[in-house]
Amino acid sequence: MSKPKVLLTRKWPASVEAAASRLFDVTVNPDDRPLSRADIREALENYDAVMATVTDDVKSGTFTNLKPKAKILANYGVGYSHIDLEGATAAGITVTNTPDVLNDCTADLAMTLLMMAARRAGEGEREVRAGKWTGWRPTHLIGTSVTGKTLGIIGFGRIGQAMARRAHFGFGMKILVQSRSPVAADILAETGAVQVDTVENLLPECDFVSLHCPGGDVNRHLINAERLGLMRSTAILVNTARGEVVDEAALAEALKSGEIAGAGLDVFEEEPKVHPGILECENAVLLPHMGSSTSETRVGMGMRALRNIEQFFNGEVPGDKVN
Ligand code: 8YV
Repeated sequence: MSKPKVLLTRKWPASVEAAASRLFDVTVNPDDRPLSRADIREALENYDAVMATVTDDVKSGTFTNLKPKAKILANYGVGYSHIDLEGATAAGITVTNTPDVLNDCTADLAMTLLMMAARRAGEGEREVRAGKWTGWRPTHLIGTSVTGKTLGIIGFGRIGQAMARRAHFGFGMKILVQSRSPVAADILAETGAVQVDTVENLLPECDFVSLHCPGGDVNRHLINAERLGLMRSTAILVNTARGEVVDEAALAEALKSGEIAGAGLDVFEEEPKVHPGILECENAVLLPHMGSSTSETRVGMGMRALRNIEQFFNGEVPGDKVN
């Protein structure tokens, strides 16, 4: 029997590409560039499985009048707000993601951003590289302490919980949580976290706020001008979730006016574009969507995505089916 034809829309870690090639008839996007909507449609009509990433345009309209050969779209990544789930379901396509394997890695990067913003590490690095460092002085690049402060976590899934452990056990931080549904008492108890009802109740109480909720329309501009206004002027916002969760124009204003003290961002509304106002803010630490970028995690994600399509082609329901 011939092997299923599988398209990897981007270049994957070599060991995972090799594993994929042993199991399937694999094609890798030779240019390693994001696929357009038309490319994705063509792929879905010509391959048995398409392995997508966050850079592929699989949004609303992708599945309209499509005659898919592919009955599975396996996303390489946990977040899938770039995929029109309803459209895929209506077209009879199973969608999977890669949870769990990137929890620690993404929480590590959220903590990195929190620390960098608190200690003004981006500014310091830029100063040294620009040859502008004039030497030590008591008032140079003064940041804010992290230890013992209060961290608000919006979205308390697996990554949010991993962030809470780092902050609580590593830095003695108090944890406040806002989540759509009630969090189990034992999960809160692990880090002494307290759940509050609303974002409005959380924001004024926090020295740091880290976003770990899903993206998509449901959370678009969850952090807007009004809510930035509820944050402390000394507070720092961290986003490793999805760009659309934060209104970037409003954030740029808040960073410039001193409404909040700083931000650490790994994700942006229109990646790879960054709002020009944000780029002007020295008090923003900006990373190019690196939450899961360790060799261990990127291999783990690839193997998890492969497991999903293996299960699918074996006639099983893939472990990470999301629709
Ligand atoms: C991925 C991510 O690298 O998994 C996610 O949701 O944001 C990143 O860690 C990216 O989505 C790859 O598709």
